[in-house]
Amino acid sequence: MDYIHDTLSGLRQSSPAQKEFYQAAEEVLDCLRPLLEQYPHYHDHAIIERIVEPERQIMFRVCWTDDAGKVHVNKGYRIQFNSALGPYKGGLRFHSSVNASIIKFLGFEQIFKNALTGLSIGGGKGGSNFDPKGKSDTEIMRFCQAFMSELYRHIGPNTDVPAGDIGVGGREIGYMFGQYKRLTGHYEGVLTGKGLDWGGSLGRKEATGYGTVYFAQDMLMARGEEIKGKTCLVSGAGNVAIYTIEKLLELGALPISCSDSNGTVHHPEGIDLDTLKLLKEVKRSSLREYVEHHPQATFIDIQDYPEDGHAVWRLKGELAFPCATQNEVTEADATALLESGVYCVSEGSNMASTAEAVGRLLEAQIAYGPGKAANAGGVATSQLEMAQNSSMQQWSLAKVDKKLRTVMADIHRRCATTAKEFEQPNNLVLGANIAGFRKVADAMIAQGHC
Ligand code: NDP
Ligand code: 2IT
Repeated sequence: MDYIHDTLSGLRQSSPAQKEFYQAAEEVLDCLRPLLEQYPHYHDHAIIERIVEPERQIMFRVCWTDDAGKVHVNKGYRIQFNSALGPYKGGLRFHSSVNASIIKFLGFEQIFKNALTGLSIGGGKGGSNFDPKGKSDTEIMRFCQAFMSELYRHIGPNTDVPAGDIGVGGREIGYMFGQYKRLTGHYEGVLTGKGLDWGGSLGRKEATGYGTVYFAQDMLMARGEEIKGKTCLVSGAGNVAIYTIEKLLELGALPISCSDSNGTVHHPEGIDLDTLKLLKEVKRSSLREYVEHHPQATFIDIQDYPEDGHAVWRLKGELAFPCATQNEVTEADATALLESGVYCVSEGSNMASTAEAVGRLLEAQIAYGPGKAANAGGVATSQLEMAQNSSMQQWSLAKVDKKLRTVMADIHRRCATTAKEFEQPNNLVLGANIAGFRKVADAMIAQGHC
């Protein structure tokens, strides 16, 4: 199908040097081939050409002052990619690596993820190349206020509702919410991931990690397996990793690792959740300190990682949960995982695996849940927060968690049924991309050419 190829080469020309975005677009468009062959009307409506083009991209200067009075300038981004299914929805990432390509790939993935939840939310994403590491609390506050001083005019509870992502958690959402309120005079559900006393939802903090484990449970159940007793490899040590580990422990599994930008902790007796929360949620310190609390654990410094990948995927386990960042599973990592006997990978991070790694995992026919399906519990619960805000209610944790469990089961069912329909029953990448795309594309056609 030449127009897929043509669309991809068109993107390389019109948006040069956006390698993460091409990677995400290529995977989705490749998966759509069997659908487009069967349903040529998508072509008549130029859906492929339209869906890869963001409705709007906002770039802005963020100027803030550090504690010593020095002025700093960062880049700010918000991409409003697709609103066919609802208001733009997606997180904000503050990390030194952020650039236009990363925000664009994240926004693109978000479109299909949000569609898979079955809830009415469109796709968006944003962030900044601001590096929160080593900044004081007041510096973080001033940066968040400066960032919101531009962003506020582009968002609103019925237009675009940002949330957290890497480097943005409850503290940053609080500072941004305060500034939005100051500028607009409106106390409303314009951000999700808010504090529980001021509009937040119970269960939102835990939702992405819990959802990623629920998705693994469903993949395993389809193969007559269960999570209990399994040795699990987890990467990352932030919001998603912590609550993945919490749910794994609750279900009787043994998570033996976590990692941050300094290195990897290997704790064969099982990661100690209290220590992890103390280091990351309270002290915001490095994982290096973990071994001071648990001398029987080992810390593998990032300097000692294999050249072609990451130490965490060279440990021995049965289930793997990448929860740090994009392309954190290389082809060599995927090969190592398969050789060590891992038979289920559920991605908490967005686009966790390189294209080559995805190829290896699919070829091996293991249970593989791509991020846009497996980590959708976070955004789904954000939508539940929006529903609570607009009806001025607060639901119990049990109610939110029950809804999250149902959403994750529905996503798994949608992906698996669609994969079967296109005669690749084990391919949840194909299932996720086609099922997500179809919903958005049909809405775009119904809403006319725009
Ligand atoms: P956090 O900032 O809470 O944690 C990120 C973790 O990953 C930290 O341990 C961080 O280490 C590590 N990390 C991030 N970038 C790198 C890097 N380039 N190299 C090495 N380590 C890195 O973010 P989240 O837990 O919220 O996000 C993790 C992943 O999950 C991301 O891919 C995000 O897009 C995805 N996600 C998040 C959702 C959410 O609701 N928060 C929802 C769905 C997906 P260090 O602190 O040392 O940098
Ligand atoms: O990647 C993601 O889905 C998120 N960072 C969460 C988005 C949201 O709006 O809750």
